[in-house]
Amino acid sequence: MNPFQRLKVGLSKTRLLLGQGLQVLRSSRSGESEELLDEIEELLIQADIGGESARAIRADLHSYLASHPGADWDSLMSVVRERMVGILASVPPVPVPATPVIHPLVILVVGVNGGGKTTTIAKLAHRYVQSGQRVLLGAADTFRAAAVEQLAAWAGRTGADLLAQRPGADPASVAYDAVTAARARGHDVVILDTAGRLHTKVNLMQELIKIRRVIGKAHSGAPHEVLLVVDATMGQNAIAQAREFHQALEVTGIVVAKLDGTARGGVVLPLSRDLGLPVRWLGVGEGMDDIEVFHPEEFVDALISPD
Ligand SMILES: Nc1nc2c(ncn2[C@@H]2O[C@H](COP(=O)(O)OP(=O)(O)O)[C@@H](O)[C@H]2O)c(=O)[nH]1
Ligand SMILES: [Mg+2]
Repeated sequence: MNPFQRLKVGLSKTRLLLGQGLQVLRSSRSGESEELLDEIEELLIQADIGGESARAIRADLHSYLASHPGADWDSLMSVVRERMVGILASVPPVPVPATPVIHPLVILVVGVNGGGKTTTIAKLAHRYVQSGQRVLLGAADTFRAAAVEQLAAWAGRTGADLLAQRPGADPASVAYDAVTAARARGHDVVILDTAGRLHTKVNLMQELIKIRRVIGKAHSGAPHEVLLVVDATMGQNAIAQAREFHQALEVTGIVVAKLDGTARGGVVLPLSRDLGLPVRWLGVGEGMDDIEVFHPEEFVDALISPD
């Protein structure tokens, strides 16, 4: 399978709702265009693309139909596609270089508990290792022993190195050590795992801010990326959470995980638009190959294509 096909498979649930839903509307299309537009808007809202974007698409279709009274279905779908791509492309994309230009490139990964951080780190590590980079994973989620073990297992499977301390260690000190070790040992990429919920009274955001500050001392300019992993199955809640992380940590990019598990994959649009942040990666499964680079056109095509 090529990346686009894998993306389509990963987005199957949303595609079934949107792509096939739109096909059904096509075959039942009556003379009542207002009704048709209502139904398209409703479908888009069901897929979580957000009320504002759904209304904008409806308005585009409305004016298109006014100037092209006999418009065929394919041209209506082009109108939908164009607006969706426009929304996603309104946030300047950041190209993902095959080879890091900064050595070591330091990526801090944040997000709520269970959202998919550690799995995403494994997927990124796998990619970098496959392209010949030396990767070090830093186990700064020190609050649960299982979290360190999970990252260690992924390090073994992907061929990345691991820096961990005992469970309960200070996360900022693990992060500092990881970056320092990577510089000393010549790693190309450092990816830092973090906790999404703390069992102590320490405030999560304060802890993450501290990690961020401390790794800047270990390597100037670090972290070069702050990736926020968002669970697509959380729907609109994910947006509020993302905003909180972004306010505290100046997130540089979003990873939308678990898109394979939801029919509400449209949430990628409001996430990117409302936060003004580029989506970098899409998680479409639990395996280490189940990640795709985000491209607005490809994503939209995979989302609304009927087959
Ligand atoms: N279906 C699916 N499951 C995922 C994906 N990413 C993570 N998961 C699962 O979600 C659960 C939590 O993931 P984990 O990486 O441990 O989350 P963390 O607490 O943020 O580190 C695990 O069972 C993962 O296998 C994905 O893209 N698709
Ligand atoms: Mg984790």
